[in-house]
Amino acid sequence: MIGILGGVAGCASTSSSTATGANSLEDGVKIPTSSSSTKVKVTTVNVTLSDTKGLGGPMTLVVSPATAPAGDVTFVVKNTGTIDHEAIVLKTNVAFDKLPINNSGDPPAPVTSGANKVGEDTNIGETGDPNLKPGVTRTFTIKNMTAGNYDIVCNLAQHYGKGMRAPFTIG
Ligand SMILES: [Cu+2]
Repeated sequence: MIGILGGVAGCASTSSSTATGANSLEDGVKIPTSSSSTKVKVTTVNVTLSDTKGLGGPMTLVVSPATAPAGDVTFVVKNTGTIDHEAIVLKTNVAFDKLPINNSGDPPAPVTSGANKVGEDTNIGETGDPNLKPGVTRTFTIKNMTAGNYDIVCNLAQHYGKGMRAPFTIG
């Protein structure tokens, strides 16, 4: 009988040492914490495309936030307007409202008359095909964006000129 009691005491002692195992569980929690701190920073930027009467009125492209740290940037683009739109990120030092409208066609190419689009030579990322219909949201990510100036535009015919352009800065 005493020997059995001693055995029970031994078990209690064993389970008490098992409690020490909780420390290793805490250590286990630290592992994902430290690994997540080494991940590349990803910033989410919202781009809202809009118009109220299509080509018959002004159009808007709003970027928020307008500045992000270097790294991967995920653009969440929403069309709240009445017609199709798109969003294109250009890496350029030309001011967002000073890009020359000297292109036309799809894909855009330089023209001497009838221009209604800006050039896309500095395109580093976009919503792609098909264009976003009203009410549609689409997401795309540009990896390793570096410090500098960018412009975000909708380059469907006439849309840039109607106001679909905004500056964006990394750094
Ligand atoms: Cu547009």
